[in-house]
Amino acid sequence: MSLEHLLKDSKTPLILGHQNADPDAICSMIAFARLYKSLNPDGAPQLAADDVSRLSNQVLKIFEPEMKVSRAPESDHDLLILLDTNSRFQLGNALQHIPENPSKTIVIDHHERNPEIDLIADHQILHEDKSSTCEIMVKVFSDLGVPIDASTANLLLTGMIFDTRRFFYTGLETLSAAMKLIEAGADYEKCVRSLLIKPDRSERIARLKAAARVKVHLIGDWIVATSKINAFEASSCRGLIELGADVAIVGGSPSKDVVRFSSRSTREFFEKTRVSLGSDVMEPLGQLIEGEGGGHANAAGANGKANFEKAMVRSVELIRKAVEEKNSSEEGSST
Ligand SMILES: [Mn+2]
Repeated sequence: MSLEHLLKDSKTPLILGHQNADPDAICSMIAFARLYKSLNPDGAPQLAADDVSRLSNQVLKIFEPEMKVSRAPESDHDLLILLDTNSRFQLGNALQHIPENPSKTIVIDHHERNPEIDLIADHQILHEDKSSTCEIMVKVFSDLGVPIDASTANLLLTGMIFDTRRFFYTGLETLSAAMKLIEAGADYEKCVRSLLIKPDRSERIARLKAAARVKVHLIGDWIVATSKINAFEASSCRGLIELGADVAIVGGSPSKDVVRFSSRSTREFFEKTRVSLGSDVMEPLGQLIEGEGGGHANAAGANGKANFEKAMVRSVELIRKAVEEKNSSEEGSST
């Protein structure tokens, strides 16, 4: 059965996006509901997602203040549409049991193909090469001959801007789709602005305090910034990196038996030094604070209960030692 027939046959379609729905998911869901309504004006589509991201809520407030996205379906459905989602897992706990009839399930997605999707949906519109599900939706509208109105164009362009990181990742097809949307009435600047989000006030205060208390350590050409704050340690690290640090380590001890460390480094720092904040810094630091530490090369943390001040000092020593060891071993191996 064609997509058009499936939609015309359905009275109560249920449109789902992935857990913590991002702007690509939310915007493609609403656009799909519009597409459905234009083919079936009497139908009653329902939208649901296991939580909606804070940024998506802002986008909704700006473009679709009346739109209702529930956390769970409120009534039965006769057709299921999954957007920006390629597995049950992505639907989240609250919704993953819902897909049960593949012949009445449509999936539209751009993620890497998940074989599980064959068991869930007989009707698949999957394009791994597309920037976003919203970009796929531009094609679905045109394939069905349904014009895109200005408010839908705003949504689809917003989803595309989000998933391409403002067209950092793009190509001819993506840009052509974006132009189509602007021609259809999308306001590019308004879409970009809808995605700018200010952190909560308390988070901004924490970042500013961390910046005010910063200590700067120079290790070779690298700038390592350390600071102390008892909340939003990770966000404070990102703030110090934005200010210019190559490595940021922020520790906090909000109560007597709680010691926490967070760290971030630039990609350049890791690529040139091969120092991993996870294994070289936070793992040993975790032991010192009588807890555990680890993470990735560029982002890592540790949680424990003791030796806060000692660990603050040790963190810089660990980086210095790792930079020196890895540099000298590299020189050794290249000669
Ligand atoms: Mn997406």
